[in-house]
Amino acid sequence: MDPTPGIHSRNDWHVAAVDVTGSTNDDLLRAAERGELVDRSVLRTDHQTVGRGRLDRRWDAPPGTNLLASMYLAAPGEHPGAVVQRVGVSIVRAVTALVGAAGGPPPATLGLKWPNDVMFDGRKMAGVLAQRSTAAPGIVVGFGVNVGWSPPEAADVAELVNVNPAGLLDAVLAAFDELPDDPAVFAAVYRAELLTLGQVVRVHLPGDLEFVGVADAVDADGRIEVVGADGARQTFDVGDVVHLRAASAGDDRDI
Ligand code: BT5
Repeated sequence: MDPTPGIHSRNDWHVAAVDVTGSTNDDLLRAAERGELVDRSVLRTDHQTVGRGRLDRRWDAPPGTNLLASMYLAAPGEHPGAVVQRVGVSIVRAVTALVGAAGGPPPATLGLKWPNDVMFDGRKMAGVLAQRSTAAPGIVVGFGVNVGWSPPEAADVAELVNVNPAGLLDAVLAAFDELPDDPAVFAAVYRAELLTLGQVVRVHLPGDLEFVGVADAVDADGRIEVVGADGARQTFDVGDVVHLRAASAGDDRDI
């Protein structure tokens, strides 16, 4: 089987579902370490007791409401970060396709906030968490999409279209397989979905540091380039971004 992401038919995903687990990312990482996973294994659950965000944060969802799943790719290639971008774009594309199938227009305010949050109307609709184990090859990419429930100030798919978590997973996997394989072509697709470019952003870094500037570019490794008020260009590969405003806007209120 060719392990390059994006070139398989949708049918070679190996999808399993369980009612409850700790974290689908943990489950796939442990299974990978035991050598039990084939490429393109997917695990979905109705409920996570210790759903994880990045940096040891939590991912919340009441039982049975949202899409909580992880995929394992045995050979993510030279740029594992691109796989994470592919999952983020796939979620945007899947929701857009479902809205279209229901007769609605493409949601103009649906897109990505760097690096991989799916946003709708300025609120977070989905998060992506990639993890690797030093004891196993491959990468695990988990994704939580708010479908029927979202925390205060977040967004959910039900605001746009009715779908259940299993149906949305099918749409996400189909969208993943429809993305272009060519890295340069995909990079353009990713940038087109990235709401962050051209925005004034505040980048929060580990250790209480932050940097404010205009998000100007994303490089081949997925790092974001931000230009500060003094013209200095800084490149970040980790960090949380807050969109402050469009760079061309005349006022400076946070939104
Ligand atoms: C993420 O982290 O956005 C990655 C979330 C990945 C979750 C999936 S679910 C399946 C798989 N198995 C796992 O254990 N995890 C993955 P981060 O950017 O760190 O965002 C976490 C922060 O988002 C939290 O600190 C909350 O503030 C907020 N948050 C928690 N639950 C949320 C939700 N359902 N919707 C929106 N925001 C949420």
